[in-house]
Amino acid sequence: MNYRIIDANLNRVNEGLRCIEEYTRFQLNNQNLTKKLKNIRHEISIFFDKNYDNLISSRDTLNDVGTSIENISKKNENTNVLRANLKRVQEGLRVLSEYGHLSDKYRYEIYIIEKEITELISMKQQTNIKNVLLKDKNIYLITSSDNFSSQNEFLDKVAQILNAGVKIIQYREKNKSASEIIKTGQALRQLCSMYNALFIVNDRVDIAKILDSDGVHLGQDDISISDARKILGDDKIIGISTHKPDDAIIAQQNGADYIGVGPVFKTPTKPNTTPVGLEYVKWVKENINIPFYAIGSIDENNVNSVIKAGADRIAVIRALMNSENPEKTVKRFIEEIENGK
Ligand code: TZP
Ligand code: MG
Repeated sequence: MNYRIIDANLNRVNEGLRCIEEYTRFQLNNQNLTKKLKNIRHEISIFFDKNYDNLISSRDTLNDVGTSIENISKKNENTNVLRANLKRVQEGLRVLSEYGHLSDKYRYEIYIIEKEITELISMKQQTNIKNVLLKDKNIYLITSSDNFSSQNEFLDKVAQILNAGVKIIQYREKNKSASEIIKTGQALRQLCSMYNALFIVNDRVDIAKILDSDGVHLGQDDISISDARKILGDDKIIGISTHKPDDAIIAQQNGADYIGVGPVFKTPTKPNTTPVGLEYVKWVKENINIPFYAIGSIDENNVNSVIKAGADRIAVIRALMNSENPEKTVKRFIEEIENGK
């Protein structure tokens, strides 16, 4: 056995694994991957432990013709450091298997870990993009056409609300045919584009796809977040209604971009549901990292209590759809949210 080859590559692998571990630990906060990497490092050390004395005595770093040509590239970004170290570990493991009879299983494990890390990075990037998209979109209008005698009257009210500064709307329609929903949806989509507002479709992933909306809002009994992602893709916003801590935890784990939290107060819009109260808002604020919208009978009079409980985003139907003066209502909501910061 050429101990110099083994020594150099064992060091290369150990150091590389350490660099990858630091990334999964501090950049990705991923305990599972960090543990796996640590185990690999330990198992390899144990495998070569019997040769430890020979390895050290063979070491002759000063006369190693390779040290001067070792690539010290400009690894500015952390992900570049990560990639370089994944490569170096894979190469080192190959050498250790060829010259030192180390099992190939470690190299294969690293290939799998590399894929997992890459997927996690991409998920994090998507989350960041969504957070930017949702930033400052604190007042969420959910539409209802219930009290409007014509489509034009309805669209006119939504336009007033957008004009007042609302930057995210959800098209919610429970009583119309698919073709009617699509027709009105197209008009709303256009309105939202004019006002540079996000356009989200309630419940119907198929219609979200057809209208090329910015996203979909799901209920607990609708199709799952991952199925919706299969249809809409990673770059669309997916929100989900939650009513208790478990719903919120699962939504976050499943990659929801935001959650609805409610109904906070009893609401005639959902007459058969029990209000979750301000306690749940408080719990979400303290335990959940993704953006959340408090919902359920929120109006100008009670919004303060919701904000005090920890919400900095609200979603409303009646408070805006039935408002005589949406500009005034939106202004009041904005003031309350700003004061709560
Ligand atoms: N989900 C929970 S409460 C609610 C929905 C859709 C209705 C909210 O309507 P309003 O008029 O703001 O009480
Ligand atoms: Mg629903």
